[in-house]
Amino acid sequence: MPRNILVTNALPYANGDIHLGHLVGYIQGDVWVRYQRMRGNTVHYVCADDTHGTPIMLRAEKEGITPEALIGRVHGQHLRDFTDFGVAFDNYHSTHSPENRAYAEDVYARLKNAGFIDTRAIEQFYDPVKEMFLPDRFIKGECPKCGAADQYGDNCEVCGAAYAPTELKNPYSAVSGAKPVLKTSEHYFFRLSDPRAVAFLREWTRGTSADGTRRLQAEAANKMKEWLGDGTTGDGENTLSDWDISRDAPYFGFEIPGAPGKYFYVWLDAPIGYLASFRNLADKRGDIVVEDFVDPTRAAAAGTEMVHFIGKDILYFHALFWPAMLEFAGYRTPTQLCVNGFLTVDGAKMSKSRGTFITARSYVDQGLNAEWLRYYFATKSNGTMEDVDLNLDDMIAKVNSDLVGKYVNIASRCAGFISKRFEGKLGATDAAATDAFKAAFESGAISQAYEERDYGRAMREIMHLADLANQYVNDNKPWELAKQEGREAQLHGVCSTALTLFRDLTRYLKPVLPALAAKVEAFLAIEPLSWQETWAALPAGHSINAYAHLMTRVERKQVDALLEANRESLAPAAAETKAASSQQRHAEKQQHEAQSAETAMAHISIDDFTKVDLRIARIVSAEHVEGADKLIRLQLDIGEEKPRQVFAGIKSAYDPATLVGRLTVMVANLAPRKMKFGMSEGMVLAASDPDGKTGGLYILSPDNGAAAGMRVK
Ligand code: B3M
Ligand code: ZN
Repeated sequence: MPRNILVTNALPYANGDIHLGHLVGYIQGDVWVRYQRMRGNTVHYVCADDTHGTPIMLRAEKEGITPEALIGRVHGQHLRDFTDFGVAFDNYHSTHSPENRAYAEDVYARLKNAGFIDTRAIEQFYDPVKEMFLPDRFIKGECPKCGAADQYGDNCEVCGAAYAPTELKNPYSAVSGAKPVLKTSEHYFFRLSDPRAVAFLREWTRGTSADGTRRLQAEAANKMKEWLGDGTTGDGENTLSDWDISRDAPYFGFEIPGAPGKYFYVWLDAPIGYLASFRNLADKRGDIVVEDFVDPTRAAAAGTEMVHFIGKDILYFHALFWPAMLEFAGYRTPTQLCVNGFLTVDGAKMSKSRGTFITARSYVDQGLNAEWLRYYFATKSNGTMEDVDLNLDDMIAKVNSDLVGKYVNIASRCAGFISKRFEGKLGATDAAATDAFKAAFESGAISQAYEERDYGRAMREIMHLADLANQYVNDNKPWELAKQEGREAQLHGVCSTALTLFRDLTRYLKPVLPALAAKVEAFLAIEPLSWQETWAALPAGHSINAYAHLMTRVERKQVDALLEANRESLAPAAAETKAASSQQRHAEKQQHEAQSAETAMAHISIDDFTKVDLRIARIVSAEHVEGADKLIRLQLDIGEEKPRQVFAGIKSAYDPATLVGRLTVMVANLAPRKMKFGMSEGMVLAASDPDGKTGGLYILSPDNGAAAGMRVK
């Protein structure tokens, strides 16, 4: 029976860029989803931006835009980042959505009916100038333990002490600088102190789901024991504190029904966003029955699963609050939590001054291949909560030796003979050489490793098979057979056999390297590879396509350029630790840039405008540029003797083949510029959304009748 699984990844906060630290968990989730689908299981893979709370409200204010505009822009950026790393959600929604409001209100109403909601007055720091209550991270002062200045309200980054904001000496508001005052207000609480909650969570966190999989990894279950006690000394020796789920206005979020001026705390509606995204997907698709996934009785009957991929920093929310909320509101609880560790780079915490705080965007923009990173992360993932280290030299070595040196090398050494000598048709396969591969497929060892999310083990097994395949090619030396008279049949057999082995390796790598696998499927002219077929060699007589280059090597200088692009030279004291202030600076910088762009837009004279020589250009040829992820090389006819060469950053939006023959508009008098890939002798114009929300790019076309070389003015 195929499985029916709703898979989610943690919802990134809509207040910052996706970086490589995020990608560890997203890539792990995406690989698992792809693997499950190759097994024939049905998976709905959803995510969303987490959009509510004070930081977003304040940042939008600083940028002079509405929170809605801010989260709209970030949504586009995040989705583009995930897409570029092959993380292919079925739906990427937002917690600021009608679906999420409806679910949040429903969960809240049901908890209230079940007696799990309480109110009580609490005293908190309040900014009298800004007229708002201050979250701990927005209160600063001197550390009560060591006296260090400018420490946050929850802990000291100098001595590591943890404390309450009221313990800070000389506290001040990070928003206005004012001295905060204590003020009382009424808050809403989720009553986790109810004995039913601890009893339920003890049982839930220890349990297994219907298929016998543990809900939590061993380390996560142990953490839960620390938090919950084990109940062996009688009931009630461990209780949880009630959870404060409301915030006072001004707040960006959902107002609590029947409680004017009170909003759901961002963490209340964030995980509910999983359900909202799923509901939104179902509404768009029409063939998904949401109730089979969210109603406990129907979910049990249908055997559906709900699996969350999260980072270890948010285990507390997902293993305590979230299942308790669902259970006592009468929803189904998660089947499994897959918790990943943090990312370190070259053995240390990611650092802006070292350039190891690497954004997803910069990685793509620097022209590095996303599948290099996917492969490296796979080799380092073992299904536990251990931290993952991105050792840059090791990544270069592994990609170059495993993927380029071992895997791609098999095809690149054999494919040419098939096309040149055998008209692209395969010959008979040598059964003795494929036996080990057939056995590996039938043993299911690699698929078991994927199922357990021990991708490192899967990659080791695959590379062991790649070694066997290379051994076979080395032993049979097709390049020598090719030179010998009368060895045609043998040459044909060796190359065909090697390509069957290569096909198998591709199947195994496909969850990790989907783009590469798609190229191979096209090259071998085969159906999409899956785990469902019975093993068979590629048949004799099968026609393949000409071999096209599959993957380049990583060069150290590319990695160095990436670090350079991410290096922020900050004053030493401000550097590593003050994420919030660097975010502030970032926002200020953006605001500044927006302003100077506006000034630049002010007015120009007609003379200024006529300086720009705009011409109608006919695209004579368009091709990919080896080693450049964004560029297309265009040859443009503007009625001159020779076409102009222009590199246009439009690869994300256009297939070169569709451009040839089109008319467009180019700037013809731009000073020629020497680029890494050659001279660029002009520029084509393209439209894009200023907020980058859609990520789309649109080149211009003139009306009928325009011809190459005409001036545009
Ligand atoms: N947005 C993670 C964070 O901001 C948080 C995850 C929500 S998952 C429901 O640190
Ligand atoms: Zn301190």
